[in-house]
Amino acid sequence: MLDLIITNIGTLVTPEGHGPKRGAAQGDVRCLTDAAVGIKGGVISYVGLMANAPVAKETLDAGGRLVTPGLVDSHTHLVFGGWRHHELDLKLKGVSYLDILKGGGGILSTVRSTRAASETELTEKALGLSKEMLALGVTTAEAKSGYGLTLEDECKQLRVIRAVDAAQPVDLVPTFLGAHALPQEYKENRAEFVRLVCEEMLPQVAEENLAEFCDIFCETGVFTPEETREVLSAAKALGFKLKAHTDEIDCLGGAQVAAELGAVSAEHLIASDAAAIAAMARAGVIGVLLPATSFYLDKPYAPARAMLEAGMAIAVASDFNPGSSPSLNLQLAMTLACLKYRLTPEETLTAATLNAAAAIDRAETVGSLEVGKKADLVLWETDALSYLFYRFGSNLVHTVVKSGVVI
Ligand code: IZC
Ligand code: ZN
Repeated sequence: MLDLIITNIGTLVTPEGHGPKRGAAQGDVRCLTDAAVGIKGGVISYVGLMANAPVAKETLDAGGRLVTPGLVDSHTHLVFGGWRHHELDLKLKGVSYLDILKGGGGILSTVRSTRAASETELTEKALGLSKEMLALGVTTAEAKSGYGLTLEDECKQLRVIRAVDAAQPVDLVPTFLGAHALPQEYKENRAEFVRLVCEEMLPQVAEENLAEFCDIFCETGVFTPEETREVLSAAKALGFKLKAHTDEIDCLGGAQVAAELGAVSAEHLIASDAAAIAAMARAGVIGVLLPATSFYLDKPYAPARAMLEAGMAIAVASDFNPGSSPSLNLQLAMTLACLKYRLTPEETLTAATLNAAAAIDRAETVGSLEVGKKADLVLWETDALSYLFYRFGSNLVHTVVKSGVVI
């Protein structure tokens, strides 16, 4: 007998499959009315009409609500010390994100706070944040290091990610982002810092199995496409899967490097040109787009429709971090994706579920409501998908079910 049956689902909407939905297929979703979902051992064992639903030990009446897969936030900087609200004033005076960084603030300000914080303090803080995430409908998330920038402090952040993953329901996928910014102590010696990342940090992170992915911030004034090739090649040789923050502010060629090295995803892509898009489409790189960052930095929105037309798969994530996207509300990012990228509600749902799962190599187990996948789902305060992108600003979650447990 099943453990749980969720009945009386007014509308069930889910993408289907075990890999990303690319191009025109991104909007293909399964839509059922009067549906039910059956769960056994934390895994989905039935998705279909309520009329044919098997019996279970327990029943959850969805009250005619909309049910979707649990949201997947495929790009977050979840673990950090301090905040950066003191930079709001500079921002309002027109000082740019990169100029704040150049002045020793921005990422480097968070690096100072993160180095000063203990592992316990960082864990407590990230636990609180993951609780907020779960309440907003996120059941799986990626989490990056990148605020330590020393071997010891990067490992400290990654151990915090591991501890938070184990201590609460949201599943976390760890990414090493040691090349997030050039620390001030290496200002005059960038080659030495890149060597440190490649020859000391990456091997240690691999040895301790602290991260699955390696990422880098390829941007004007941060790391060059050549340095990106160097770091990601070293990571690839050690067995890491690859990501790259690129084309956030300037289109430098980082997307082509990601494509050349077979990266799973490239992130931001606000400034990507046609050549960058063509290279990513050819190589099957998933575009992880971060519209809340465009909003907060008052930047243009990534050319999402051009990416879909080129045949790319798009994911949408929060980019939660203390500088350029201090919100972990993925629902808000989804609304922005719909309104600003002009993604349809169906394309947007896939972007924050199945394609997001694929961007963190979890499409085999989460991202859709199908037999055999983890029973991660959300009951929403509506019976219609489009309502999620219309009533923006509120948390529209009614109930979250994580691994078959009603939260
Ligand atoms: O702390 O500013 N873009 N890295 C690249 C970030 C934003 C995080 C930050
Ligand atoms: Zn980021």
